[in-house]
Amino acid sequence: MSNLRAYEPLKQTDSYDDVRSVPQPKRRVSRTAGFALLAVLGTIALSVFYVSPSHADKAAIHGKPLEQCASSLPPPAQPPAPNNVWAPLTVEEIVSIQKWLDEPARGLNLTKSDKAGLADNHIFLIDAYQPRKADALAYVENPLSALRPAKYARVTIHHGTVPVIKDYLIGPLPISDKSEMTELKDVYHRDEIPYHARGVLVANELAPLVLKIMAPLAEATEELFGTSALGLVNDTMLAGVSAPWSFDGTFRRAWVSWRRNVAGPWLHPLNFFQYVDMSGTDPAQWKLIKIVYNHQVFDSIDSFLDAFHNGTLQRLPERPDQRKDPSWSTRKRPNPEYRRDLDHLPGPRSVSFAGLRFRVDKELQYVSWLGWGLYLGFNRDMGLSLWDIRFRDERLIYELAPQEAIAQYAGNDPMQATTAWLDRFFGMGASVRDMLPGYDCPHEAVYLPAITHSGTGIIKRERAICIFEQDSGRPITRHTGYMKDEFGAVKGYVLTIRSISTFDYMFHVDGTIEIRLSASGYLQGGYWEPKQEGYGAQIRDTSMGSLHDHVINYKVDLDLVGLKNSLLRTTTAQEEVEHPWIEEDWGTTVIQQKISRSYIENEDDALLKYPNNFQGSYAIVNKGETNAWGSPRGYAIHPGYSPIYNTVVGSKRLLNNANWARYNLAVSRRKDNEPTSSSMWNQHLPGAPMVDFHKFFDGENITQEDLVAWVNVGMHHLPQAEDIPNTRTNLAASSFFLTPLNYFDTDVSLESINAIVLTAPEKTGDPFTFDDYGVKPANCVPEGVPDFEYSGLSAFTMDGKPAPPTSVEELRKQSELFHRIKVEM
Ligand SMILES: *[C@@H]1O[C@H](CO)[C@@H](O)[C@H](O)[C@H]1NC(C)=O
Ligand SMILES: *[C@@H]1O[C@H](CO)[C@@H](O)[C@H](O)[C@H]1NC(C)=O
Ligand SMILES: *[C@@H]1O[C@H](CO)[C@@H](O)[C@H](O)[C@H]1NC(C)=O
Ligand SMILES: *[C@@H]1O[C@H](CO)[C@@H](O)[C@H](O)[C@H]1NC(C)=O
Ligand SMILES: [Cu+2]
Repeated sequence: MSNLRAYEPLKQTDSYDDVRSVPQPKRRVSRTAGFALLAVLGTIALSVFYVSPSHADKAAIHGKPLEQCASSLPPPAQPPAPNNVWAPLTVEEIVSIQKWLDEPARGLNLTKSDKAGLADNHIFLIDAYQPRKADALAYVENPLSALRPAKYARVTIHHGTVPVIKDYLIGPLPISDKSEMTELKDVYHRDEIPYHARGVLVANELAPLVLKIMAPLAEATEELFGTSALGLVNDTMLAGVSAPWSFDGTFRRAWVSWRRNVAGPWLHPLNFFQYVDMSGTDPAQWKLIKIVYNHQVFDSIDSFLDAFHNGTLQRLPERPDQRKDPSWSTRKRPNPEYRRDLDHLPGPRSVSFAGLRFRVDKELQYVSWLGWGLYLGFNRDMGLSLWDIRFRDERLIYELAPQEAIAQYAGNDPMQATTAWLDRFFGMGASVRDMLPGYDCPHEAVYLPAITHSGTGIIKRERAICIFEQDSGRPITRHTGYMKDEFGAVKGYVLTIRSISTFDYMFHVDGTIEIRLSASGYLQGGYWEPKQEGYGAQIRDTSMGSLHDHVINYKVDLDLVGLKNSLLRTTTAQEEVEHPWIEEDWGTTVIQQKISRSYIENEDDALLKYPNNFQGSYAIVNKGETNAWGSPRGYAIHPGYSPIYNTVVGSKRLLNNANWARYNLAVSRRKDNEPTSSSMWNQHLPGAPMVDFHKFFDGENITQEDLVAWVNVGMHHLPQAEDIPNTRTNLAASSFFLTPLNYFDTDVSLESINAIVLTAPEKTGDPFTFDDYGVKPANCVPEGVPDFEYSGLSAFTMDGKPAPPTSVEELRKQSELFHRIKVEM
């Protein structure tokens, strides 16, 4: 319990009751089973936060003392179905699957993942697998009568003895006599998953080879850079690696780039590179192929040392700043003496004085708010996904989920010129970090946990996802008028569901969803020298930010008034027309614009870019369902911030493994065997990817079919001095909107009673009268903000038992993987 007290209870309260007078901390019996957890939190936090009477006396309005505000716990939700069929696996399920796989009857000859070498068979991943759409829909439509779809897991096994990777479906769950294991193949576009494309289980897989290379070079690196890597705790240099490591799976080779071992090492490259071969399953056979220093290429350690000793090595000019204080790449405040006016005060904070207005079922991971409702899913590959999104009791979206995030670099050096990251490989879900309360999400946000499995264990992050409502600070609609009911405003509230601090789903009161991504963190910096001109910007004497594009793909499975939908293209263009009524003094013609509407019928024509000047839009509509004015009901896919696609086409390092990034959006027929636009192995298979997005587009008619829109956000990242130390989220942001297009007969946000209508006074000089529908601001004393605390994660061993705490260095290794290799003996 003391653990819990130290960490879990961000919400400090004991009931859902409305405004109550002097707080009376009391133990409450939970009303339903669903409350049990919340009640536990309540009893833990009993007496911690309530307003002392003397304080309450002072806080008063209209002479009346203020009361304590309503609870800031979310009220319970009423999900349409009592099961979340898209839920991630529980710790118990993961453990039971692992046990079952270990049984001799499976014949898998598994070695425990934390002990396995590359030539052993071991489990890489155990994750949830989504049910077939038809089965899931049948269930959520009729949860009382229809059968709940059987739950299946997806398991990835590294068959090191072959070697090959295999993906399996295992179920039904829970494990029983009926459970089976079948190979998952029909979602991939090639037969075998090459072992050379495998994910990283041992963070420092490459360290032994790198030590073998670096130890004999220590004398040279000390002289050239003042650094060395000898496998010591105090090593002064670190490696990072670019990717992809293969073209088609026939080899595994990587460029290693060296950096200073200081805080923010990514910004301290040394201009020293090695190309290494890590093909095969025997690390003893791995070897150095090339060394590159100052644009000179050597094929061995000896030839490099020869040149170093015999004076033919052309050295980089001495750059004194390299050996100076490196703290410019940390988050340490510059100008500690300088204070901005009033900056010592905490800024405004949003408080739902009348209690939270969104409902959460933490167990089921279901959220609802002002007519919206949806289930949450979570996986290792891409993290948070949203399912069965309904608005005003109608399903709008079956699935909304990120698919892949690429970052393709440019530069005049072996690291930047060869980097094309596909983040699914590293596991965007596995990389999820706990939110910093009050920084990553507002203080009153509600947090939900996420569980991910990796070969080394199970990790639970208590604050992986946050949910909060905010006043957008502007009305959604507004007009000043003098006739009856003409004058008024509707408040513009937004509900945000967020993970990794920057993947946002924002729900609006008019039926609009904004999908927004913003990024921060360190650049993958390059070594600045004049030969890098055009590939980025100098940010220090010998550091630069390298030019790159980010593109992130989302799957949007819209179902508008049912499954049968079509793709509507709307464009506007200029026309010149004659009219008999035109006054002669203006000529006989008018130049103006006109709308054209057409349906895109063939999938092959549905690989789309936003029109020039945004003259037009794309929408998914149901031709068979019209609104009162005869227009097909639909939703438009509207570009938001920075609606870009990838600049580079045809690079061998991104040849066919991220073809979705060539467009702003694409629309294809929805299929159970086309669940995602990428796979984790696509990273290392640009020439022959497991999922080739273009193969989804095979000439099918997309008229009145179940459609999926694949929509991109991104950023052309031209680094600049202000990216140091970390890129800013305000500019590094991109979004798109899903917004009703003649879906309704009128703007439904007008339904909200968080609104006001004003009437002009009858008598001159009187104030306007108004109707605010009885929704008044609540005046009360909010709960105190808990002290800040951050404790990272809770881990479980593969027996499902809590794992001992992990060292900071170990956490760092697991999180930075191949982005930061510390040589070790
Ligand atoms: C089981 O795997 C080990 C390597 O982990 C291998 O040496 C052994 O031959 C395998 N056994 C069988 C029966 O395949
Ligand atoms: C690093 O540690 C080694 C061994 O403990 C020591 O000999 C060496 O002087 C240290 N190097 C630096 C730069 O502190
Ligand atoms: C110096 O070493 C390099 C690399 O081995 C070699 O190519 C070069 O011929 C050597 N030059 C002299 C003058 O020894
Ligand atoms: C696509 O299907 C629709 C509806 O069945 C049909 O009207 C249309 O002609 C088809 N389009 C093409 C190009 O075949
Ligand atoms: Cu960037």
